[in-house]
Amino acid sequence: MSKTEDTKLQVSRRTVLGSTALATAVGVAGGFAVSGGGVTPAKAQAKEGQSWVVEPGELDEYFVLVSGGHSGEVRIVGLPSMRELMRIPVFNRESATGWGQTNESIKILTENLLPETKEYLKGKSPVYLNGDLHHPHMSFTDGTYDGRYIFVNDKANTRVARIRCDIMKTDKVIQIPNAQGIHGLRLQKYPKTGYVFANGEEHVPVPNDGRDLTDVSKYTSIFTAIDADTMKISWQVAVDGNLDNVDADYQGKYAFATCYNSEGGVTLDEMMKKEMDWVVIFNLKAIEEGVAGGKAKEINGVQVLDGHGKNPYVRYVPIANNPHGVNTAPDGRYVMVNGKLSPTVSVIDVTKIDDLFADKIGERDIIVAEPELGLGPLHTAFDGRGDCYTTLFLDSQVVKWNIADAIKAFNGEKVDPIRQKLDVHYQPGHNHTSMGQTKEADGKWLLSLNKFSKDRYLNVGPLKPENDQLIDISGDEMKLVHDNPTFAEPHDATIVHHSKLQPLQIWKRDDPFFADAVAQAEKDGVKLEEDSKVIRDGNKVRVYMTSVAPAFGLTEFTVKQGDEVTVIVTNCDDVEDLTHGFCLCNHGVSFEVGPQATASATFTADMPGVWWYYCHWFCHALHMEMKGRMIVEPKS
Ligand code: CUK
Ligand code: CUA
Ligand code: CA
Repeated sequence: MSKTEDTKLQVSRRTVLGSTALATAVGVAGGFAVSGGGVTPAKAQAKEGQSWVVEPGELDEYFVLVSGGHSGEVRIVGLPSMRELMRIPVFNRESATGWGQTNESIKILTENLLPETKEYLKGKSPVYLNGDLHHPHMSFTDGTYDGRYIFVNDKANTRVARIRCDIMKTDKVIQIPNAQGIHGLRLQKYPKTGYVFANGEEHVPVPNDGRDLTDVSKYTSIFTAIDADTMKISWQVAVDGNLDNVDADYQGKYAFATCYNSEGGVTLDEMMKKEMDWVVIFNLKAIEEGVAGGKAKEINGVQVLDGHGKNPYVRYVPIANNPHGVNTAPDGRYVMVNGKLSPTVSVIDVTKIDDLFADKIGERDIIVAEPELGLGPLHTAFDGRGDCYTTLFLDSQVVKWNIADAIKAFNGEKVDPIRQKLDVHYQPGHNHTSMGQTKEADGKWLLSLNKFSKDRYLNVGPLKPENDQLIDISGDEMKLVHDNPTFAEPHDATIVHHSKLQPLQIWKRDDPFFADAVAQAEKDGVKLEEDSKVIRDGNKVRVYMTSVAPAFGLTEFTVKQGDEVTVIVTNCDDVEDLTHGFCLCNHGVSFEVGPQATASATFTADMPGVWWYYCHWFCHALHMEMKGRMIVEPKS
């Protein structure tokens, strides 16, 4: 493509996307020189190379754990086919599975909420109905995925959750005190996870109890470390500025968080005032020693260290200008800080950080390269061969560049680190390589998670899907091979080789997930796997029933108007993929019961009459007949 054609293409892309917000951002970034570098147009459609096609009956090579953004869930996608395989509800209320309605899920969603939240939710809903899940990450052992857990953040309601990988269900949700808006979330990679690091993006008064409402100088942002095994908070550090994204090294010594609001501003203008913001480096050993040595202050039940200004726990390394993503390379040596409003990525050499904390070198001495890549660098991925792939939000491109050459160029040598630029459609946020966030990066696939799909699909109305694009990076050139639409909103993804993850086919009867129901049944003298019976306990009624395709253990039960009814269903089928459901007409009650699982929900039977319940997970040729009646006798 000629230079003119390329310019035309860029102009048309930007014209179509000329929203106010983007125009503002382009305006701000416009002051920077646009990097040159060999631009490869999208001509490179894969004709040879790897195939993304997975034939019927064949399996994908990778799991992709995709964030559902403000849908509040995690999705599992197969790669390279990009077929959506499953959704895991986390922070959302989900109709098919009853997540947020079953007693089992309500317990998980509420037991670790802050006291003020429990008070706030009273009389509204048993659980929050929304979440904003950006960052799903699988637990590590020795620098690679170990298939134990997936950890996720909720920016909307300041929570962190954990998904058990054996059953692929959320098993812990905690709300973080003192912080607000948990955004960046990453895990300790070595020797294992270890800590879950969670960034409080918003700065607020701490404690946030009505003091210092308008005295912005007293607001603070909070970095939290959570124990991955117990899901209890280990410690927090109060810092200057704010905290956006985070990553950790491969030695278990440091964590790195970007700050775009070193200004401490509360408006857009204020947050963009300075030329330089920073990356905050957390020294885990110094922090642990500080906490053990009594240097922390207890606030809302958590040990909080003061990391403001000069202190032993953190260093503030100046970075231009409102940086966003931070990504550790699989070589364990380099950490990339993506400039966003600056066209650069700043490369930190991890081997220099001990000296930084010993005050032997200055903050900027740990930066060993700062290539200019293009407009709006947000996130960087790696192929394990020394090349990086950085998303350029404003340019709608992925740029491939070489670390060693970027370091040479920084040292004054005349080399261009840029290998290729590839158009993506459109405005990419995160991108991810296969196993690229571990030391086992295999350099086969790159996934570009684009914020706008615009003209790539049939028009479905003013609300458009996002667009995920699969790129073959196994050869010298990046080749775009596949588009797939996604609903709000994959910020982030973790690409896990299938060998790392082997969930169960059917539940184990001693699973702690439904231990409460098992304990209650024991008290009631009910054998969950055999008995179907109604136990009355004052105005509380517990209805136990088995389910074996195509019948519930009870085809009717009778309660009195006003009774608090708990229905406990046990799926006695031990066949792979044989899920039953319980759905009660006109009562808004609906939940999944997986093979060999027990699930329960509680509601008030306040409408006299006959109410059918039925199995709503298709299980048998006689699935339609799998039903019964709840008979509610009117109050006399
Ligand atoms: S953030 Cu969304 S594009 Cu929440 Cu990881 Cu960068
Ligand atoms: Cu049981 Cu459908
Ligand atoms: Ca700023």
